Amino acid sequence: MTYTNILTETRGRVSVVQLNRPDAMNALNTALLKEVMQAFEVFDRDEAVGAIVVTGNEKAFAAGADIKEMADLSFLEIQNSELIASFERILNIKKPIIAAVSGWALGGGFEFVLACDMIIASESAKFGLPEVTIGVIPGAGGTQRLTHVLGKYLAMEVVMNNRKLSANEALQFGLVNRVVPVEGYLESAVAFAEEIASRAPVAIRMAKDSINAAFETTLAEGLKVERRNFYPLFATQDQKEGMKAFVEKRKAEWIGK
Ligand code: CO8
Repeated sequence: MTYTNILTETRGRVSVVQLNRPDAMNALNTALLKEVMQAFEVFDRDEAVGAIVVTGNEKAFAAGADIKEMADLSFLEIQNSELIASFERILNIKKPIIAAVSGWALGGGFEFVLACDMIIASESAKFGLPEVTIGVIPGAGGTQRLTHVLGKYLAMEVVMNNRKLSANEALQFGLVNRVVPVEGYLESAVAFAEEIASRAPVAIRMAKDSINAAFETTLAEGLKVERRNFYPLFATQDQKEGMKAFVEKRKAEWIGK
């Protein structure tokens, strides 16, 4: 697959998607988002891939949606634009997506990170939702996903007063999994993803689906989703192998079935 706004590579069982508009702080325009989602979908279908890492560069994960692309759009044009529609394709990805964030993750860039499954931040990462400073509000999940993590009061401040969060604040608030040195931050994220990619693939998929259900439903419904995902795992060869390997005190060999 040839892309112009992203770079992709696969290291072991981890695929890396790198946003690559460095001159625009990786601003998310329609073309870039389409390519990212296409790459995610390709890797999601590839049995050799166990986890996906998405990253930007040291200075910026992404400084938001592309303001230059959006500036002249009318109400109907933004409503019909592919920007948010293509962004939402991320919800269909079954494999874990780990965001490796260094520098700015602002606006749509932060919302992108919030839509991922786990987040590794470099010490220089800075998160914020500055949309009200340009006359809009977050439109790709920021007001919802951030509030789930931070609670109402801090989320209000981030959204209404352009409060930026440092990497260490993000760690303190449970917004990122780990903070790592800037140098080698991507390698740290890939190593983290490699650990996850080494687990039983179908179980990982079911785990992601079950945890996401916790954000969509009541506890009673969520518990049903968990059970609906738990029982079928006993029809997989990996469940037999995993439990047998435990009993035989050896490492399990997954086949992903
Ligand atoms: N859109 C377009 N271009 C951008 C963006 C952006 N969001 N951010 C930076 N750039 C461009 C700059 O215009 C500049 O280009 P040029 O050299 O041609 O002038 C280049 O990137 C470098 O930027 P700066 O010179 O500004 O770099 P600094 O180091 O001085 O500042 C900042 C870095 C602080 C990140 C600054 O660029 C900034 O504040 N950027 C805008 C942040 C922002 O307001 N983001 C929110 C955008 S709105 C949004 O995301 C709404 C989401 C709705 C749905 C999204 C669906 C995906």
